[in-house]
Amino acid sequence: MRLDYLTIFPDFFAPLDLSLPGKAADKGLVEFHVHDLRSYTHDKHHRVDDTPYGGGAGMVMKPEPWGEAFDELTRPGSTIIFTTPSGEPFDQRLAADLATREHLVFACGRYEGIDQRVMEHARERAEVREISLGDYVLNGGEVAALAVTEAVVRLLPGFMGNAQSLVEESHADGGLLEYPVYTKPPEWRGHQVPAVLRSGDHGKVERWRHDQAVRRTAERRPDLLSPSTLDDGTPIVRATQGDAAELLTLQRACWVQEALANDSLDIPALHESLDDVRTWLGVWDTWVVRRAGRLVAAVRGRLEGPDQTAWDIGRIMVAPDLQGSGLGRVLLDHIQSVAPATVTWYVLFTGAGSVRNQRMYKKAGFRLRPDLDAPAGAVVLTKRRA
Ligand code: J9N
Repeated sequence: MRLDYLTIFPDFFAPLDLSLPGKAADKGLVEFHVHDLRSYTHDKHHRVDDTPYGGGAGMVMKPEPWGEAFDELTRPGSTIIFTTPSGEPFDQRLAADLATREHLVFACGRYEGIDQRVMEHARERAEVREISLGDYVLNGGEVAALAVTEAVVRLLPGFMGNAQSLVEESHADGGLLEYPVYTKPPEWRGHQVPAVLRSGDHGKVERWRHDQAVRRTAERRPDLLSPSTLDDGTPIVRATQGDAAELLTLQRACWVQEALANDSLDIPALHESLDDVRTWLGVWDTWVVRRAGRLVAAVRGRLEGPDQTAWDIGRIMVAPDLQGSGLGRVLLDHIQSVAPATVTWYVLFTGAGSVRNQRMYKKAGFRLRPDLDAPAGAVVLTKRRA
């Protein structure tokens, strides 16, 4: 991959010789070329800016030097990147996309912006992306271009020694923030390493880490959780009263199966009417998934217990053709993540004979609670909120 930088501050790019990008260059994976935009001017003062048409404060970058630079630097297959606060938000998905390109040209603006015709012209000769690092204002695009560079270059095949550590990192997978990590010593300045990490129980460690990641995400980045989505981007959305009839249909399909698995017709959900569904929709926090317009899955939760610290989870329903796809587990994770902050434990009921459901719940960290009351033919499972 070749990367070119157009800037009036070439010194900003000294870090490219260091650390990660520097190593990639040493390996021959990338080539960096930094260009002073002023070298594409012809006047004595190497002017790159001028006053804005229409008036107003500040200066605008004039088009001619950019045009000459693009003439020299772009070729078929180039992608020109303008780093600007009004661009599309930069994220891991965009980094992965850019990592597939042969040639990136970073156009780093300064002042109050670049003459709009530069972007129009660039679009006529190359793929153009206008990219923002985030909703804050820098003095120029250089730092943003460096950040984009580092995120892209580390994804190039052959760059990282350890491919697995890439997969596991923040935003690379699952859309959750990272769980907290610890190393020796086990106690440091009065702070302990959580006992579960020293237990040697890998299943327990995995569940603890997943819970920590979900909690952290809920606290710091609720936007990543709600609206929540499946792996393919299908959203999990709150149910409305308009969903009642389809929920009833899905519920009947699922509860006939439950009835057969538990050899019992004595399951309340099996006998509910449309009005019953409308009623519980009013009191439960219910979420649904639609595929091609069809309601294919649902889950509900509500506060329980004398002190309202329990989150009662129920009606995890998946259409027959999608069972076994992992959708039930996604909904189970989702309904936990939307529980109010006051919740300290989760509770759910399932049929004593629903072996597959029970296995999924146990994998998600729930434990059978024979000490607690359950309706005939059902079992209770609970889990403490991490
Ligand atoms: N995300 C982002 C980009 C920028 C600038 S200011 C001038 C050029 C690019 N600020 N914030």
